[in-house]
Amino acid sequence: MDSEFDVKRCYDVVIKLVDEAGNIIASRNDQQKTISEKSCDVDLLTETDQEVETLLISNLSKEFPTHRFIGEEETSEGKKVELTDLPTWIIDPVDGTMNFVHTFPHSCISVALLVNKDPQIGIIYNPILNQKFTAIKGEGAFLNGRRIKVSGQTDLGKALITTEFGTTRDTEKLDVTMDNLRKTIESAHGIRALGSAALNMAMVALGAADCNYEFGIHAWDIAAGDLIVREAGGVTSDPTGQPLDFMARRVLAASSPELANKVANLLTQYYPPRD
Ligand code: LIP
Repeated sequence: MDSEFDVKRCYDVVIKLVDEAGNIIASRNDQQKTISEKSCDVDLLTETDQEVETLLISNLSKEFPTHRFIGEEETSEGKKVELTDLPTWIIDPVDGTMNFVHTFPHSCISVALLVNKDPQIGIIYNPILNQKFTAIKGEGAFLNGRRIKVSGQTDLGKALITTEFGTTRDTEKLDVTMDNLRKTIESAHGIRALGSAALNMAMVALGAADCNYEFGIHAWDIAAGDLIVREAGGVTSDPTGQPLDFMARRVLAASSPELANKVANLLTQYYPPRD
């Protein structure tokens, strides 16, 4: 990595912007929102999603003019998703937009910084419940400054698993989703769906859940969670157990390699179109 790359400076700049964005989200959580639909009637966008993404990208690009950006809302407006080796910020301004629309208090900002396609910084911040998950590569994972670690659970029969139903309702995806829900509930302690991929992954890092899987997510949903889970001692991969591919729109995060393997062997696979 370029010796000029200063991860601490990047972190200090972005954490201040995330706090500012968190204040915007928290102040509006119980207000009426201006809502528009993206790919379908359950894939929503609010003016806050757009405002937060613009705040983050405009200020980060001023500080770091050579850096690149992948933002959920820029992408939904047609910007091509292009992950190169250059320092790249991957941003979901409001992960859990459906929750935000309903004032269901599980929405977060998810921001990651990748260099050579390798996460260096991960931040997942739910400003409504004041849960700030952070990680810098090689320095551990934290919740509100307190070190966190995965549960280490290896037994599928004792695992609490997080997943989601997604924002598509096409038949093939729904069939796989319901098939996997049934197989998971028959095998594990239970299932939880917070409505945010990033927060579902953060629960694994916290040791509050033992495994997360989802098909249909995007890089901005999982890039921060990938680093935070691994810095908390967990593992991340493709749901087959192969290496995680941020563009494949599939994720598995677990408290141990043993549990990851058991869940990967359990799942019916689904392959959304790549980003
Ligand atoms: C959401 C993800 C969630 C997924 C939803 C939606 P958004 O992100 O966090 O895991 O199931 O379909 O994509 O749209 O709220 O930023």
